[in-house]
Amino acid sequence: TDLDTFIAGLPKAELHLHIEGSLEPDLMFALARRNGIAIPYADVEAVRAAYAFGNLQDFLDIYYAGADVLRTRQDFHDLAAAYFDRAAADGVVHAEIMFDPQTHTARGIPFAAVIEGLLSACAEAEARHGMTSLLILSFLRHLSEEEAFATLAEAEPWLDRIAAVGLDSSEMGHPPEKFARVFQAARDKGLKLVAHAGEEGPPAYVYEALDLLKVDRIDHGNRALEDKALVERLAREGMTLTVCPLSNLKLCVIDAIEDHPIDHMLALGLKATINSDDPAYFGGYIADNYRAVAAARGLNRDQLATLARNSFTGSFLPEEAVASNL
Ligand code: ES4
Ligand code: ZN
Repeated sequence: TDLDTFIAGLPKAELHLHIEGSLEPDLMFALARRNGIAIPYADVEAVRAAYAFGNLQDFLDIYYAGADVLRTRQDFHDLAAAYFDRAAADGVVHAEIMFDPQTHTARGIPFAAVIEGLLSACAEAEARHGMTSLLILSFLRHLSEEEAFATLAEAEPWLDRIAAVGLDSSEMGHPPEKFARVFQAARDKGLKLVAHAGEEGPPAYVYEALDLLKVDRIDHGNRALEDKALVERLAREGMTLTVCPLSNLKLCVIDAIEDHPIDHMLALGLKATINSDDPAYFGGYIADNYRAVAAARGLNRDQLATLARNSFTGSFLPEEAVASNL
């Protein structure tokens, strides 16, 4: 349709993307073969069939298992290169990519292999597609504060090539407060800060991300809608929310895409953006996410352009680069 063409042609920034979540089944098989690893799936169809999740933890168990095929610097390069090629086709001109070093260092993969592979793919994406990108080192919140500090220390040689730290994995039972000190340390090093909050967790976790972690963006934030004062504060402060519609559907944060609150968020004055989260697991890349909510919620071109504009003004690009993308 006309609107699909409009969406494809809209320049976009992707602000919420877990690179490990862009591991497509065919690349998973190719890397398993290349690395001599057995995987518990007969074929691509069996992998897809396993991607039926009742909640965030169901997904995370399968997502961490899938990441086991990622072993070498070349694997991380190939993973990110495939994402950049696919995102470029969707009109992404800038991507802020989260990676989970602890998922890999816990298996004995050197931090250097992970980040050097990702960085070489970032450079290649700029050359091949003119796409800018930056990296967000995300701490796993089901692990300890001490392990997060150790990860930040391991990242030290690359801190000039890491834009921000984030917080992901199992939200319930792991409130932002647990990471207040490591976020303070990251802030002292000049890093930007983001955290998943209000995906499954209550509005209190969103308050903690704001007040204790002092985040620059909230990843998801859906459950902030349950608290009117919180909504008013997020709107007043112009806090960017990185919303992920197909993720919300697949992880049962919403019952149906027709129930997605994206247009309510905009109407409430919230600075919402649309992102793909873990596109290989949730059934679509960024343009699929835009199209899904556009169709289900009847979004018009103005609303879609606002969402895309928010993705640049909510990015960590320098001001001049934001301006040149608007
Ligand atoms: C994630 Cl959707 C989501 N939530 C929390 N942690 C994650 N890691 C990868 N995707
Ligand atoms: Zn996420």
